[in-house]
Amino acid sequence: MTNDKPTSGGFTKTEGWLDWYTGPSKPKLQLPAGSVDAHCHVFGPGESFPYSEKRKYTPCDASKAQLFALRDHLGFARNVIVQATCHGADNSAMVDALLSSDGKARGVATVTRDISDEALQDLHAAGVRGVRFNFVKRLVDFTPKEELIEIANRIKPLGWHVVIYFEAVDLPELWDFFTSLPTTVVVDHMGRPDVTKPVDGPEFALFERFMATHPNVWSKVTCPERLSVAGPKALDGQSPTYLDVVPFARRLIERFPDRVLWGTDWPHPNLKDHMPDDGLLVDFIAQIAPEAATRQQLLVDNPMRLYWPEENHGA
Ligand code: 0GY
Repeated sequence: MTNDKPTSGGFTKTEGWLDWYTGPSKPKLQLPAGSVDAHCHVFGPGESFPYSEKRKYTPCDASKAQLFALRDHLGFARNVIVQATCHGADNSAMVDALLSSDGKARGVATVTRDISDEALQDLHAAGVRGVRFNFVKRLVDFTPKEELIEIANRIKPLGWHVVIYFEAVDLPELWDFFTSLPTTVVVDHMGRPDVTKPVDGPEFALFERFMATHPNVWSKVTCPERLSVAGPKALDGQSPTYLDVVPFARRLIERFPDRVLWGTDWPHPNLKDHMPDDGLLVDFIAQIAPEAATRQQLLVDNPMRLYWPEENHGA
């Protein structure tokens, strides 16, 4: 792992922005062989890949080399690199990382309706397997639904899926749109539940219903550090964990073990109070998936089926 201090390539970071953790611990949890970090990003570096003029925040740089060093340090074999909003629809930093990964990374892009068929094919050849539709208002401007449907219909023949990012309170309004999508749909961060509400309450019940009634819907059980209100707490003799998030992630893993994914979310954009040690985040997996067989599904079988289907893993 590098201990270099992150920079921003000539850009000025958003005020209060916390840099990613430069000396992550070695996880106590031994990951299954072939584990995939199925949600992470690269930022810039800004000098080579300038941040979008339409961005809502300016991050610190987080390069492909730093991401790959983290992968190896934590014990992952592969990454799924998700296009972050600070790069808009310019996927070049993400694509550059995919092309440098020796086949160990696949990607999720952001595209606009004017993208050519040839550009889509180029993204596919680089390793892109999905597009991301973002509905989190602090991150993006509104895009009309008919444009998104048009994009979904164009990426479907490539075998790609749609990743959706939204806040739990917006699910009722977005339900009809989400359920009309013609592809596999992967929800970021469990649909961002309010974890101060009960896991058995109406808000999370709606999310569970979304997954239960739509077998094409998957969820990432990610971002305890982002969702937690109580923050990390150490239990006797164990690594600090995000106790208030555990019931939500466990519920989804127990109900939908073949449709859940896990990722670090490195370099953790927009955190201003607490930056997690990525080694401890990996240890959090033992809290939400105590059985080794379930961790095999969560970390290997499911992401391989979605992102490297040609390898027929576990088929
Ligand atoms: C995440 C979460 C966030 C940011 C982005 O693309 C992004 O800018 O996804 C966030 O601020 O909640 O998944 O990285």
